[in-house]
Amino acid sequence: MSSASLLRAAPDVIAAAARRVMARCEELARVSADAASIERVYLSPEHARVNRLAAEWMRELGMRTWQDAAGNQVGRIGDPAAPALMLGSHLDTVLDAGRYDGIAGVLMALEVVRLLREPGVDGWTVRLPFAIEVVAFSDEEGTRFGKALLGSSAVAGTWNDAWWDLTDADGVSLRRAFLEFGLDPARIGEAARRPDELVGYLEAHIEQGPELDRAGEPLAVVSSIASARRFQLVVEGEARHAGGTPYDMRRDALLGASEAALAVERICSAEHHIVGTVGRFEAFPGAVNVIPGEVQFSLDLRGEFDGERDRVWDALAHELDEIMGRRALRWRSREVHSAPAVFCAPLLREVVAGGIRATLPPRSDAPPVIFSRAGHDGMALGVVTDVGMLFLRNPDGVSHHPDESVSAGDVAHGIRALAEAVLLRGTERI
Ligand code: HGY
Ligand code: MN
Ligand code: MN
Repeated sequence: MSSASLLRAAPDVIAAAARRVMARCEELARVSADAASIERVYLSPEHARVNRLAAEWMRELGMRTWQDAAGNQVGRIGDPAAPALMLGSHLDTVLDAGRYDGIAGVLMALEVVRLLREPGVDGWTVRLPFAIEVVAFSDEEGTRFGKALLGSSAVAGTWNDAWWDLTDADGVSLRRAFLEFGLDPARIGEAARRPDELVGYLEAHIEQGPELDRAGEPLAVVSSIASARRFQLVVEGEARHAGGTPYDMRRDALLGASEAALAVERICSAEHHIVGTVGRFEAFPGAVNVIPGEVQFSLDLRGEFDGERDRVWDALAHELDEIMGRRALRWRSREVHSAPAVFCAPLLREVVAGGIRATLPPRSDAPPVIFSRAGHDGMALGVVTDVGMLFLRNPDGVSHHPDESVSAGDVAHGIRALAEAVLLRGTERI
C-alpha cells in the first residue's frame, strides 16, 4: 500500500479542522443531564439535542441527513445509488464522562467530509467510487439500559426484541423510552443496513489506554476489538443485627461479594489480554447497623478471543461457588451484554496504515498496531460490513473520566490519516 499522500489540503486547513473538532467537543460536552459532569444517555433530551447539532453540522457540509429508526443521526454525501463507506462513532457517554470518547470520532469524520467534498452538478459530492455516510451512533456505552451497542446493533440488523423489556434505573422500559423519544419500536427494522449498501465502517477513536502515550506515537492501526460479556450478579446471605450477631452466625453477603471482586482481579490479571472489572457494587439493606443480606454487583469481562474470555468466566464461576459455599451464601448471575471479538478487515487495516504513513514523517518500521481493550460500535457492525479503526494517542490513557484528553495536534494527524485512508480505500475495487 502506497504511503504517498492523496489528499490535497494545506496544513493550516487541517489545523483549522482540528481546532473545530476541539471546539465542538467542548460544545457537545455542555449538552449534559448534569450541570457538574458530562452525562448523555440513550433516548434522553440530551441525545435529541446533540442529534440536532450533528444534523446541522452535516447539512452545512451538503450532506443529506436523517435520524434512523434507532435514534442514530446519519448524514450522507455522494452518489445516491452507490454503496457507502460509513464513518463515525458515538455521541452517547458514560456517567461523569470525558469529552472525546466517541465524540471526537464523529466530529473528525465530518472534517474528512469537509476535506473530500467537491461541488457537483446538483450540490456537493465526493469523487469516490462510493458515497460517504457519517453516523453518530446513539448508544455505544449501554449506560442507561445496561446493554451496549443498541444503536449500532439496529444498523447491523441484530436487534433482539427481548431488549424492549430492559429497564433503566427508574424502571422505564426501553420500549417506553423509544415512544417518549418519538421513535416507533415497530419500525426498528428500518434501521438495518444490508451488506451490499456498505463498503465498510471506519472509525477514529482515542485509544482509552496508555500504549500510544508510552510509545510516543500519535496514531495506530487497530487489529481487533475486544470481545465483551457483562453480568449482573447477586450474592444472598442474611441481614442480621450488626451488634447482636456473633461472627459464627453471620452470612455476610458483602464479604462474600468482596472476595468475589478480589477473585476477578486475581484471576484476570494472571491471564493474557483478559480484563475483568466490577464497576457497580451495592449492599442491601444498606444500613450502617445491619449485616448486608444481599449484594448486587456488575462484572465487565473482556478478552482478545471469545474462547479465552469464556474460559475465564467459567473459572470465575467455579471460584464463586467455592467462596459462597465456604460462607454459606448463595449467588446467581444474569448476562446483560455479550459481543464477540471483531477482527478488523485486512484491507481497512492496510488503508489505515497507509493513511498514517501518508500523514506522519517517513519511518522504516510499520505504524503501531494495537488490540482494542475498549469496546466500539464496530463490534456490532462487523456482522454486516468490514470494520477498520484508527486510534489516537490518549494522554496517560485516562478515559471514561473528566480528565480524558487528546491533543489538537494529534487530532489534526488523525483527520489527515482518516482522509488519506478513505482516499486509499477509493483506489481499491469496491
Ligand atoms: O466500555 C467500553 O469499552 C466502551 O468505551 N464503551
Ligand atoms: Mn466509552
Ligand atoms: Mn467509545
